[in-house]
Amino acid sequence: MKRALITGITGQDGSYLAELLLEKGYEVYGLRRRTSTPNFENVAAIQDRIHWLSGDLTDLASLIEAVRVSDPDEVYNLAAQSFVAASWPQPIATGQITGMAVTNMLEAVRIVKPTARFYQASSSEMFGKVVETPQKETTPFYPRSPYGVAKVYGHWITVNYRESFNMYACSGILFNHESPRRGLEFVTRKVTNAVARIKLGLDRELRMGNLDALRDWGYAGDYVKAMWLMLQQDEPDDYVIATGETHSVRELLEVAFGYVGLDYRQYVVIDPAFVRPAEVDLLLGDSSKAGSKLGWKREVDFKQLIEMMVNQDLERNRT
Ligand code: NAP
Ligand code: G4F
Repeated sequence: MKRALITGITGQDGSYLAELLLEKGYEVYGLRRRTSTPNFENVAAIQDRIHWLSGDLTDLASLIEAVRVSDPDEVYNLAAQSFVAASWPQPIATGQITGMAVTNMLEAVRIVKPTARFYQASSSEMFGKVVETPQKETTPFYPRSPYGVAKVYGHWITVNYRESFNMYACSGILFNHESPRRGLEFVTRKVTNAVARIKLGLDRELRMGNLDALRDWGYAGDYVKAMWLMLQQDEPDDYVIATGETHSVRELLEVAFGYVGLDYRQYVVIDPAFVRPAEVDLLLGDSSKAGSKLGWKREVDFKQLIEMMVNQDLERNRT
């Protein structure tokens, strides 16, 4: 039986990945930091099947212990301060958790179990002020937020450990991916939750930032399959994972409100508090390398994704 260690297991991707690996018969170890209130919502259904390890990505000792106890075949490093907007008010914490701590995780693996295969959760946010469209593995990075800068560090240190120590280390450059488990502050979930609440008469308006931003949005359940595929190849490599379609925040509003028969223009208020100091205007990924080498393709399209999220938010807000 294969063993996998997942950091960030309580987050959106960690929970889907844990389910996928359990289905495949893995023994799954989850690193979880102490929190003052429970954050098990995403993993509630599988929490008894996970081997829980206590640790923090910024604490190397806890990571060394986690690798020692789990003795993993595969390590998925998904933990991060992942909310871009929070990276301006918390640039140092973001740099430490999302950037520097990738080295902590790589060091723990290198010291304790250097043959373990390593996945780093890199991001299309690294492309930032894009220098070509669509963006692919060879597109130069131009990050636009402290989060993006930290992810560029995490990406290159992963490549560097592969080249320096011959480790099986991969960087997955994933474009935005969403689901009913997405945190409430990210734009898709913020919108689908507001749509549900307005439809049910619980709220009357939705305050938003830049409606012109364009994103390549996919479904998280599809994207964790790509993470697993990357660690099953003969050679480690880096891959872009994206849908190849881009939509504006405005289109997101149209689809989500339209699905329940409402016109978003009657409810949305532009609030400068949600406009970022520097914006990523356009993301559109080319995942043809993942298609040809991993055999990966997305199953859920934009409209299906948003409708799935609105449906679940309607259900949650009714109870
Ligand atoms: P998420 O829902 O925000 O989950 C982040 C996870 O990291 C949570 O489990 C969180 O734990 C954990 N974490 C944060 N700080 C930690 C620390 N110091 N020590 C240990 N654990 C810590 O993020 P996600 O959407 O699943 O994304 C997973 C990864 O992919 C992240 O690295 C993200 O930056 C990256 N990524 C995401 C996307 C996307 O569109 N979703 C795209 C590209 C890359 P708590 O529950 O305790 O907060
Ligand atoms: O949903 P968002 O907060 O995601 P963002 O910034 O693209 O980052 C996500 O995707 C990255 C991959 O590219 C990940 F690495 C990262 O961890 C995260 O998962 O915002 C999307 C867009 C932005 O352009 C933002 O300015 O929506 C725009 N937006 C407009 N109004 C808003 C709002 N975003 C949020 N969160 N809230 C608003 O009210």
